[in-house]
Amino acid sequence: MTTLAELNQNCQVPGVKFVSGPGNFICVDIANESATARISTYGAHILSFIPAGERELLFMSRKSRFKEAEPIRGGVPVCWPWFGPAPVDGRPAHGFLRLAQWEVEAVLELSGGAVQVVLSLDSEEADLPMADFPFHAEMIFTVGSTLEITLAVRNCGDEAVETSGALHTYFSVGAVEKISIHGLDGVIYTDKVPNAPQVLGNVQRGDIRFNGEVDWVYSDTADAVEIVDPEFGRTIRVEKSGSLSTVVWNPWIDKAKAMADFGDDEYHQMVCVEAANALEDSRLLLPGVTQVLTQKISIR
Ligand code: TA6
Repeated sequence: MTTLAELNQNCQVPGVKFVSGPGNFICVDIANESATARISTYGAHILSFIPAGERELLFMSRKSRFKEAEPIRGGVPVCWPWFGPAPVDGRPAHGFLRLAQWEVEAVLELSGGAVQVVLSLDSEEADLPMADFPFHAEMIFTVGSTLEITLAVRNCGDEAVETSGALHTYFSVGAVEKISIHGLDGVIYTDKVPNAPQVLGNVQRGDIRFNGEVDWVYSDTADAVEIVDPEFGRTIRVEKSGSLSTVVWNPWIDKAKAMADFGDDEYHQMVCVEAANALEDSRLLLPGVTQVLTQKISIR
């Protein structure tokens, strides 16, 4: 893997430097007039995004482990080639891309001052024992006054493969009990909370509000959503493309206590809104085809 010194020597973009971050993961630090951000090459995982004049937009658990072979608890975990429980026993939830060491492909300064960071993962070059088919993946982060995150994956094999995934974004909020999520009114959702009544037609009525565990997969929706946060006095707009399912998650009290890498009280400070290809929005990736999943985050 390229060393920190080589990465910094090769990178000529103002306001960008490579550092040894938490867990000694090589991270890309961006600090320009639009925003500051930190992206870990382990997991191709953005850890922080702070637009100029704003507070942190992404939640990071104080108990996140930052250890290889473990997921990072916060920021934007990249879930692929499966979302949720593994289809094969003994494999981790949410796939293995978030547990892999990615390579730095490019760091670019775009017109308008945004910085673009491209990380890549190639199943033929990396040691990925769980890769059942050859693929080439890229994560493309465009950091400016807004944050755009793209997962692009090409099927390099000669057979079609069934995949699912998500950009599993943890948003920082002032108090989850006071926020509302607007944009999914009338959309059907599957309730994944254990022991929830499994009815076919859960339909969202109005804005989403939180007074218990929420683990809901909204189907057949390409719509943007907005997280209205009166405590922090801001509205976060979340747009997407390449996805017809949106996941909304808050672990609430019991699940928060059950997660060793998550503070018991931290459920108050976060909500996940995920651009997904989940459940019936799983994707059949044909040989040679590239699928693209994008989430764009802005303060409105
Ligand atoms: O996206 C919501 C979810 O699927 C929840 O069911 C919960 O398991 C969450 O992801 C976190 O999963 P993780 O494997 O990161 O602990």
